[in-house]
Amino acid sequence: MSSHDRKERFYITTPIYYVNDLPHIGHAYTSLACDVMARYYRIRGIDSRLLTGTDEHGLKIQRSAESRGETPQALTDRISDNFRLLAGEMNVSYDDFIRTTEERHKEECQKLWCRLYDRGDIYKGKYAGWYATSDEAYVEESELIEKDGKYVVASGAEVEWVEEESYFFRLSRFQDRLLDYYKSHPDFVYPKSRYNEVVSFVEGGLEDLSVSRTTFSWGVPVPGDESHVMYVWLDALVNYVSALGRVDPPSALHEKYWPADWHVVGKDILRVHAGYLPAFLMSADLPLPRGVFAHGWWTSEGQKISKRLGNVLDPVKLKRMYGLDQLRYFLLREVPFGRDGDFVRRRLCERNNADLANDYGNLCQRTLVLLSRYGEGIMPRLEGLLAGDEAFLLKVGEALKCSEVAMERLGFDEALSEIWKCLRMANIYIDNEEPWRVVKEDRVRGVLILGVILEVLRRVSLYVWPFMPDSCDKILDLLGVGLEDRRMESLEKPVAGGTQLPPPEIVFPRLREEEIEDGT
Ligand code: ME8
Repeated sequence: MSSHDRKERFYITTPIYYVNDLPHIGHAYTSLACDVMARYYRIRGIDSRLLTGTDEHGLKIQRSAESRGETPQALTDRISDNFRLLAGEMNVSYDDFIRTTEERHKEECQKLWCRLYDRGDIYKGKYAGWYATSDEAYVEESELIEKDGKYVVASGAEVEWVEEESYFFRLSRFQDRLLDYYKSHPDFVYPKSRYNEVVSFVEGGLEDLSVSRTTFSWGVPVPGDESHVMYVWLDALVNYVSALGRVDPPSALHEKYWPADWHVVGKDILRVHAGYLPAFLMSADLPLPRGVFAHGWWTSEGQKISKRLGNVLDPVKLKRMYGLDQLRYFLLREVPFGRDGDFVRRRLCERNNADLANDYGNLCQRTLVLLSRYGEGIMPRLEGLLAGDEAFLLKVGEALKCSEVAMERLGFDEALSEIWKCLRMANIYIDNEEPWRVVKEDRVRGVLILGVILEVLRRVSLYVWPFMPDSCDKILDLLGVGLEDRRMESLEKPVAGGTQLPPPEIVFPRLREEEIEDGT
């Protein structure tokens, strides 16, 4: 049994997003994936916690505020709110939203710093090097490119030569321990290709890490030496711990949820999460997360998403155009989680029409209309099933079990494809059984066929719920499933025979791409 199989509680985190930019589809994507996992465990009765938030310190923010004539606090308050609003708009069911400018974070950050310092893993030295401000990173001389008489790096960020007194974290000390840890925890980094990337990165050698700055003041002050503020990555990575409250003595939240089950991040920040974070935690003598998942990168209609190209995809506008659940479904179904993906609106419409409007919505609508026409909209008792019905239900159960295995590994597309197998089988079943014809000869049998399909739709909807909670709730309403039965514990409990169902309604309308107004 791998460590990911521990089920009594579940803690998942999104990266904390920088507040120097407006939220876009990439941020929404990571948060949605985490939301689906948190809901997946919640509906299974597992106490699950989802953390998100904003990363608010650093030179870039300080400068950006100065250039607008604002205080950094005012700027971060304003932009952080956009991320909170985005989570709400995307129906991301976060339990906590942490901001690195909050006292609760700064306090724990300083205590952790002291722990690392007391262990002898932080020392004072001098740093000199090229610094790419907008990337918040020191860069090697070999990475510099000359442009218009200035030096820049591949991302386009300008660099400057910085010399400063700095505290260093003895990252080099942790190289062997990290490698041993990866070896004994092959599930620590997902997907597998990323695991290999992390191992080679660490095998390549780790230098001590500069973890403080004196060139700006917008940061967490270093305890005992307030001319320094902490390096943004140390400050930021600590959020996953600090959000749970005190470490020593541990708060109730810390005891319950630490370590996290998954830190979900984009591939851009995998190394800091799978390399630096575990080293900091080892030094602080804290347990390591069960896993880090690095997902891929979205482009838009084949192009890199960038403000300069004017193709930044605003998730809220996309939601208004296509519908929230349509967007949630598309993002998690279209691309295997871990791979890069291209956001193509035509594909979103196609997926919506084929998977949601046809396979799922139309099956539901058709069956409910037939039941209201021939069975007065009353759910039949599932008695007197034929061998073929039983075999069909069994196959549905098997596919749904396969989807669970995929979900444990954040294999969203695979899980959905297993679930959709059930819907395809159900569509074949209704076509083969022809209940609209059977009811005319044998009403009881005809209505029973409809009952079997509705039962499959009920089960399927419980599995789809974490992905599209609002739409599935609507479907579960139409199927007569009480609120108390919208959980996996009730999976084997069909809707009672005799339940009067509400009038059918279309849940997933078809989308016609040419009719959708482009508001982005
Ligand atoms: O890196 N495709 O914050 P950030 C997919 N503050 N995901 C994308 C994306 C895209 N095109 N663009 C952004 C930071 N993301 C730090 C993190 S954590 C302790 C500190 C997502 O605002 C993806 O999850 O630059 C990526 O890792 C994250 O946004 C980067 O957000």
